[in-house]
Amino acid sequence: MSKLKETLREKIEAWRPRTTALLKKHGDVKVGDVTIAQAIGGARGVKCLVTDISYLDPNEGIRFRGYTIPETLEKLPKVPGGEMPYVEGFLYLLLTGDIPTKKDTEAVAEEFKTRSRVPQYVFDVLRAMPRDTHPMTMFSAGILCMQRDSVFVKRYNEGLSKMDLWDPTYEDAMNLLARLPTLGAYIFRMKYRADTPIAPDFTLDMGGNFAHMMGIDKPYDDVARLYFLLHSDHESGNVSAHTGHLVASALSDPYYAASAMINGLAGPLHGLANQEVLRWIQGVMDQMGGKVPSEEEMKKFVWDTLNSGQVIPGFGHAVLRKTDPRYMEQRNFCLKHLPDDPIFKYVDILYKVTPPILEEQGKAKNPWPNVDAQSGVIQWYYGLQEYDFYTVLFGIGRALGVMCNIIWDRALGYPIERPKSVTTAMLEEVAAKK
Ligand code: CMX
Repeated sequence: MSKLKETLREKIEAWRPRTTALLKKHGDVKVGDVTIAQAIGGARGVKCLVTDISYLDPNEGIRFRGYTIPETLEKLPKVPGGEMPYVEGFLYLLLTGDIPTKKDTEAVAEEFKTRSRVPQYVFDVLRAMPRDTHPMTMFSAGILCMQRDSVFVKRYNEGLSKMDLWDPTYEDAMNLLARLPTLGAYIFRMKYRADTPIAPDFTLDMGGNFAHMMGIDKPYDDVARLYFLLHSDHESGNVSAHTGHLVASALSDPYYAASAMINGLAGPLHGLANQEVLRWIQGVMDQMGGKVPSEEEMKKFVWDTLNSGQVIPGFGHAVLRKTDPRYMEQRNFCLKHLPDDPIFKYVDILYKVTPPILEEQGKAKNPWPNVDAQSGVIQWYYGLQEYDFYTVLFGIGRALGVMCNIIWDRALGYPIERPKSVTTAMLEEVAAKK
């Protein structure tokens, strides 16, 4: 058994009594109430999910296993010659809560290499799809068709104790995570680079191998590492994470859960917003004839979008009430590596003019930019200008968090999810009694 899996087993066994004690001794203690606005309004703020992988504070932003983004980047072992940590070491942190040593990290990287071969039938399925299919559809389909390889299904059918469900979940999750970069890069090269897939290089770490298979030179390997890390997890309530958790709660295996979570991520209010940001900026660029707009000119474009009843992509958030630290980390990267890039200039002007406009309009609860406002510009700069593909990158990253959550869901015996619905008449009755 790998060191990671052994460590995880110990963590799980130590953690289980906490969940059991909460349920047995304090199960009837109230966590909060639910208002009519929350029932109609997408359960915003209702505390009914549990995860220890990450926590999102409205003002501070995300902490992964208790660490802020700068702390995470600083503490994890770095890839030799690069600025960014190994994605594999980050996965170790998400799964166990421990900062791995360099040796632990390299062991996960080795484990990934043995699991990373994507079966030929997956490529055959992708090739049978019309070439103009959206890459997220291909990505989701590619994941789904690997479901036939599920270790979870095989072991479940053989008969498995509830306490051991996490074990084959781990096997599926690790196999899937190891394969996703190859799957994503294959879709990219097939669709956008004249059907010239590049074979994996197993001497490289996950981020390095992904950059290699994309055919993009350094420092794109570091861009990939940063991108996967930043997009990995955002606690449990966002659409992709929640979808993964929900589907897996029916004991559907990790392939079913991952494919479903990718479908949720593909929505323009969620992961597709990074594509929408670039599309929006390109629209402004066309109207400006490529010239960088003044702040006054940019304000007009923002108001025109709002007045036509559309959202400004990349701004606002359901939980955050400050600028997203994932935005700030990517902004720092841009200031260091591409300060003069014209699209970065657009993003920078938008950062200045949009929040006051959203405040003036008075609808959005959070006028500040989120992760998606900044991520496309970096990809564009390094030659990845097919913005339809950006959400696939988000998906590879998000799978890290979703898979860790699903493993722990099974380890702690979380049940099938089943919130209760009410009718409109029932809500009217409750309201009348107030
Ligand atoms: N532009 C214009 N209007 C916005 C807005 C924006 N960026 N953000 C919120 N609003 C509007 C909402 O559409 C809503 O309008 P209505 O009252 O007419 O329905 C109102 O402000 C209140 O919304 P909210 O409570 O502030 O935000 P929600 O929790 O409902 O939605 C989000 C959050 C992210 C979907 C929303 O801010 C949005 O649509 N943003 C643009 C899309 C985007 O960037 N999504 C990516 C989020 C990060 C991610 O998941 O990847």
